[in-house]
Amino acid sequence: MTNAIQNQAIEIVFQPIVKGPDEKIVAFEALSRWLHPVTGTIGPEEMFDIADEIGLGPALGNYVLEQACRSAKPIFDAAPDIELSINIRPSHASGQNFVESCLQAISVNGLKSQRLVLEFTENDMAQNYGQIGENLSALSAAGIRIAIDDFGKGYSSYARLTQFPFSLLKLDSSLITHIETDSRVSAMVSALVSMTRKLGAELIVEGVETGAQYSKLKSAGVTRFQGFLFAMPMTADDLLTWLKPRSPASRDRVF
Ligand code: G
Ligand code: MN
Repeated sequence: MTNAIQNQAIEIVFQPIVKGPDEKIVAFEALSRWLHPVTGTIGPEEMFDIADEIGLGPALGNYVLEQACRSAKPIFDAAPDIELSINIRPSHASGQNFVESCLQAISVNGLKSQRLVLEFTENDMAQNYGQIGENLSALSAAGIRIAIDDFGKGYSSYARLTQFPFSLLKLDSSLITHIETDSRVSAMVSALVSMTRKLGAELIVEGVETGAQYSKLKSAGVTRFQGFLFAMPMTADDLLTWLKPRSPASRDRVF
């Protein structure tokens, strides 16, 4: 794992998040993966599980945080209002140095704290909240925002939602897979949009793959979307090209 970090075998790609009604790119999520020389590509969940097992979770987390902020610098230069979202694991967020590492990663790259979003899965938040809560309060006070990731996938706790400061709620794709055929899904999404708004946050739906899903989600009041329909994860250079003004006809959208 240390070798992987040193040999730059950890790749970070970025997936755009768009906002309706004109699908403007408002944010991008950093997604990491391990290009393992023997077993091939290892996704972030398994990669961080391995790192946690050998006590390298915080080191890997810091590496991803620093690299994502560094790669994002030219993107922020081109689009200053865009937001960068980074997935964070509890082993990293509970560390004594976590707040300082975040503030440093943004300051050395000249990023604004208001442009950084830290994503935590609801399962992760359900365990282990003590030290993380204090760190998140300090980061929120500094202007950094928190997103709850994969909401609706596990044992979604509504009580948990009131216990920490989040600005974005990311609805897992598992709920919306049947939105085209099951009207109850639209009803639930519409209620979640309203609930999230009343809590002072915004709902993002992730994993949007079809034009039909998109259209149902828009009707249910969803404003932010992420998924293959809009854009695949891509390198920072490709994202920069993507951000250049595009005429409607030249947009490589699927529908
Ligand atoms: O767990 P988290 O939500 O942070 O990770 C997002 C993951 O979902 C990434 O691995 C990304 O490649 C994947 N992803 C993004 N958009 C889509 C999509 O439209 N469909 C599917 N199946 N996966 C997606
Ligand atoms: Mn995420």
